Amino acid sequence: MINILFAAGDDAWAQYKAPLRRAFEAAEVAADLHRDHAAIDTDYIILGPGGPVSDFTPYTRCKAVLNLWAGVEKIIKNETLTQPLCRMVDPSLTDAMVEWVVGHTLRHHLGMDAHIRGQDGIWRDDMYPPIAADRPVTILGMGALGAACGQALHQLGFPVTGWSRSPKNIPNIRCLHGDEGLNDALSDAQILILLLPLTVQTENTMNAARLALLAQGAFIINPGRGPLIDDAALLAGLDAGQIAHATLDVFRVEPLPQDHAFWAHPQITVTPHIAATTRPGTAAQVIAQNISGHETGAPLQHLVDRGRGY
Ligand code: NDP
Ligand code: OXD
Repeated sequence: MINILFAAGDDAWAQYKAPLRRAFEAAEVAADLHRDHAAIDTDYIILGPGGPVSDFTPYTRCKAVLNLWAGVEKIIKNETLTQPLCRMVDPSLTDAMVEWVVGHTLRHHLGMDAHIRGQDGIWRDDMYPPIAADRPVTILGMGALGAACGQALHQLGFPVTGWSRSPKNIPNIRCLHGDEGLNDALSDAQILILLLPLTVQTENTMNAARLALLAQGAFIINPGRGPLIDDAALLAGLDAGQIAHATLDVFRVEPLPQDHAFWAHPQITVTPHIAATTRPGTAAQVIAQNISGHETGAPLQHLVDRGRGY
């Protein structure tokens, strides 16, 4: 029997218990899934917010910690967590992110707000949105989520540039990398999408100098992490008209405080970290397959590299 400790909050347990048990059965993993395994008996930990484990030191037999979230910036600060850590790559989460990003991209591309908010009886037929082919989009972060969003936007006709840490060759996407590729990726981009993880290297990637590289009147869409953008520089860019609008799903402080300037800013759309959540049905299968593979000698999937921070 493989002892699997579910270390997340009560709501998550209610959502995940049945899908996980089904997925372990389907993957032929003889799993004893519980919330109260003793530390020394635990083989794997499924980890999520609100769980009871903060000191991983006693989990000496634990072969891996499988995170329910894609982002790991908070967990990797826990120095007691020395076991292999896997982040979440869930196909349904990816689908959700693609839908959210495409939706907000099209909102800005088509100028939908002018018509949704501006029904004043005046027939203005002198302005047409450009077609997608004339609207360059740049995505910072070409991982599981950035690459999938890039493909969907390419399908709609947008010229897509993607930027990552290491060199990549992804069909239909102009791939740039490293510090030397960043300015090129940002230059003249009309829509910028941030899907980087938060690390020491990526914090404040979008500072005043880099915001200034974007096309005049560019749109920013950030479902990555709040600190990827320098908030003060963003507000200054919006006030100067360099940035036309920012759609932000993630923030330095969450929930975003009620008195934060972003809530009332006419050129900022706040969404409350809902772009894409992990879905229990598919995530349970991902976890079960990862454990099943590991038990039969395959390397763990989606391993976090603590040196890189993601
Ligand atoms: P991945 O780890 O698959 O991809 C991360 C990408 O960022 C990679 O392409 C990586 O480059 C690149 N990257 C990392 N550091 C740097 C750097 N210093 N310079 C340039 N590129 C860098 O992550 P995911 O795509 O799965 O997720 C991305 C982020 O999305 C998560 O970390 C999380 O913060 C956020 N997220 C937000 C959600 C929401 O609801 N708002 C939901 C889920 C995730 P390389 O390929 O070379 O390694
Ligand atoms: C995640 C998120 O990292 O929801 O999974 O932001």
